[in-house]
Amino acid sequence: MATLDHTGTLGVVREKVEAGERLDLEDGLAILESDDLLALGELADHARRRRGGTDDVYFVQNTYLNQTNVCRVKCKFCAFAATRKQEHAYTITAEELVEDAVAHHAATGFTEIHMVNGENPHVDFDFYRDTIASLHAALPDVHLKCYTASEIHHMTTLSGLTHEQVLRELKDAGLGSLPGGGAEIFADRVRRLVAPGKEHPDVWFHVHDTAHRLGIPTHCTMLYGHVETYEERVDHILRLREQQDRTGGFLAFIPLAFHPENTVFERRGFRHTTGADDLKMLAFSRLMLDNVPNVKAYWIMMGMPMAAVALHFGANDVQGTVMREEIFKAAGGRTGTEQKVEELVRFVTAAGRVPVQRDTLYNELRRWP
Ligand code: V47
Repeated sequence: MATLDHTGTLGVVREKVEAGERLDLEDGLAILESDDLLALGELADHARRRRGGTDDVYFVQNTYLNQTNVCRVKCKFCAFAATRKQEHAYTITAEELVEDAVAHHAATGFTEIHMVNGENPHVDFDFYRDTIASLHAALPDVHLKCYTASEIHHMTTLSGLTHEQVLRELKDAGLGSLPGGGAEIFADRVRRLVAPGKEHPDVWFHVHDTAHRLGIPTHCTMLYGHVETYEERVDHILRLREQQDRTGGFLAFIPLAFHPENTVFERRGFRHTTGADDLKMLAFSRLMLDNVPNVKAYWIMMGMPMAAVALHFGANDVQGTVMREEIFKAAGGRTGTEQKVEELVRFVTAAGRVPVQRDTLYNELRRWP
């Protein structure tokens, strides 16, 4: 009988999707509690198409930079951060960063720089502003998607400026958009357990709200697969949906699967999320977030073969070439850190979809027949 009940519950979700009705907390729980993966995938893909989605699957030719891993916050899920005294701690000057980025750009032609860092307490706001200004001067056509909301907030504590002032200054220097990190899980209980030193979720929302109102688009994320409950995942996604209703500035949602290696969670026996959970999270995100246009299957966290399957579970974006990813690698990521354009095209095509190279703002640059 369990199967019948279960079909019935997903049936309610299907009826709502067909009617274009918003899904609620109960629906979110029904999705996460379902083990009928294929039904979830079909439903998510259906919802995506019903809201105007096509066979197009996006990727961006980008590179990742991490200017410093020195961090004042000791998030328990993070294997990337270091204190200044640790041997592997580093902080790169704007000059060195730009020199390297320019050489790398000449070799690859990326259109986006994605940069996130530790919250380094030993630098000042000029360090950040000068970095953006120098990158922008050297590579004016490259979109700078830099600094999570946590880093923006950190800059306000370094400088005494407000979120708005920091964002205005960075925008004037050449910042294009913000990545979605720092969100983790918004529920207080989880945040206290995994990131006690991190700013309150209201701060994360205030930064994104301010950015959207200043015309700076952003991304949003959820770090799942650690101590959070299904209720807390639904709560997280509903809060993002409410924010998007208010400002509409989220370009994409990226569910980030927790990688436990080299963190305290590894010693406590935590394991990497399963493929089933990853696919379910993508379907869940697409179904619940009816107002965020793009959902990314982040190949760095799940590998390209699984990311290609995820295109049938509500995802319509595979992020990009990436090159030099550090955060997931530090926590046991095994997927490699670079994907060639030809490989992205091959996987997307084999999944029966149309590869479209985009810029950061989802303008089409090239498509493959
Ligand atoms: O906030 C850190 C996550 C985020 C681990 O906007 C981890 O397109 C899993 O902002 N296991 C920073 N996740 C990275 C980030 C990001 C990443 C990809 C795409 C985008 C985007 C933004 O990385 C952190 C945290 O949620 N993270 N450690 C870990 N061990």
